[in-house]
Amino acid sequence: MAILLILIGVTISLISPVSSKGKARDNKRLSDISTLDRAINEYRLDYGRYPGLENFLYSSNYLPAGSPDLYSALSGWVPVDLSDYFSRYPTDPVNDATYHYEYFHNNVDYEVSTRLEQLLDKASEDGGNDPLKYELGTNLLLITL
Ligand SMILES: [Ca+2]
Repeated sequence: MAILLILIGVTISLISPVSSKGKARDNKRLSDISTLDRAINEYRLDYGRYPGLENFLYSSNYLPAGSPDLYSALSGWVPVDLSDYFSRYPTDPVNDATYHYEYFHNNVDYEVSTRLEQLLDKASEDGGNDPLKYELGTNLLLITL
């Protein structure tokens, strides 16, 4: 019995930090994607169009030619000056091929998305087409799986 309890304790201590770090990363993602969403909307109000190229999928782990770094508010992973709206482009806390932010727009609608690790209820109940990503925008079908 003692051994079993020790094993359970070890297992919990091994698992729960990972889980809580995943949730912490997810909360940052939700906050970041909301910041990005707000900036895109404010830019549209100010300029009458969405920032960046139409029908082009921007990813926070991909640096466009001419941008100095992913985070620069003047020209980051979307090569548009959004410094009026935030001080640096939000990027995923992992920011690899699996976990990154995406942004896409056409001449009518836009979508931003982030893949979540733990808070999958939020990802599956947002009305979008991807149950693993939390999606925001005016058309949540723009970014395909
Ligand atoms: Ca979704």
